[in-house]
Amino acid sequence: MNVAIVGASGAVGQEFLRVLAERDFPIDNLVLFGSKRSAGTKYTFKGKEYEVKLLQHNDDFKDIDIAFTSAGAGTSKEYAADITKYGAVMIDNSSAFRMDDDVPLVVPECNAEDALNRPRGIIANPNCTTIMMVVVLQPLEKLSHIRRIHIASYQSASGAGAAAMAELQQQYKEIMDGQPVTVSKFPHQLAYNVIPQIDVFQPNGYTKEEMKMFNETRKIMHSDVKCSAMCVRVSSLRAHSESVWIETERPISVEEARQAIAAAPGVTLEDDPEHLVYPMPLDTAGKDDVYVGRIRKDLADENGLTFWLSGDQIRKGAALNAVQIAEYLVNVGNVK
Ligand code: A2P
Ligand code: 11C
Repeated sequence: MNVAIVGASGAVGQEFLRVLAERDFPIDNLVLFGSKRSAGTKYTFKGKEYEVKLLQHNDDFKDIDIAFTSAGAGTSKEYAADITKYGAVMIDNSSAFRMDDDVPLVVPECNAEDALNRPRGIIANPNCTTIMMVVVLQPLEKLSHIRRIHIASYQSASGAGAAAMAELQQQYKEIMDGQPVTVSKFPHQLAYNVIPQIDVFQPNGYTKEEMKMFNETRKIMHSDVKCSAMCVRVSSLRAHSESVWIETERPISVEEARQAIAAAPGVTLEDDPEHLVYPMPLDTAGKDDVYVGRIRKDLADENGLTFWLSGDQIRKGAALNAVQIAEYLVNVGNVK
């Protein structure tokens, strides 16, 4: 495969390099792209150096089979036509096309086959918080249809990109040094704080991030489920966590849920409260699976079940999910 990474210098771009190498994705040629800020920078992949090219409106994607894009929605929209013009599959990590009817929105554990129907050559990678939740919901949906979801997220700095992670670390240092605190990537100081806002507010009082969870969950799961989310930025550096309450058509027992989750692909059960075992971002950072614990009945709803999950937002929430989509296409022979 001839593979391109657009946004190679970013948090997700760098993770693409690691995930592709670790999984030994079949690559004949690799081309890295960025803006003029990173053009000319060299990154090593499997012992070889690659220089970042400036992303431009030209024919640079002519020989590319798969392009992983993670450079923001604006860049994806501006360059989608150039990227897909000669038949490359664009696996896009941004929110630019996710809800378009002619663009599949794919989490391989849930709806891999949707990736085969892509009239525009674009496959959208969902929002990280949504990906991690649906991977866990999928085995529960098989037990009984999920009617309602309430979810509160605990999202790390990494969700806002590499510069935001650096800003959180800088804030702690500035506080220790008695310096004024730099606030530019988050709406408020994040160090020693939690911020009940991720992305911008919508007319209904929810944020864009919260509405992504409502809309994307329905599209990925092919479901009429209603998802009410409260998305919060916390001061963990990497790996998002979520408290999830679901209401199913028939009650699911804790034991049934445990068995289904333990057997599901991409999910690890880590649920032993007696021994203080439950997933935490410090442990799930850098791992592939989504980890689930604290499974119990919802005291406020007879048909309700509640649990906690944590997973690396840059891996399963972004780069890994996109690479798994590409692996699926390669395995079924569905690349140009
Ligand atoms: P660059 O560093 O060259 O600006 P993060 O999500 O970690 O903030 O990373 C964003 C990524 O998107 C970076 O790799 C950045 O590259 C890339 N990017 C942003 N704008 C553009 C653009 N106009 N063209 C190409 N890459 C872009
Ligand atoms: C965050 N979930 O944690 C966001 C980042 O739609 O891909 C990813 C936004 C998206 O800030």
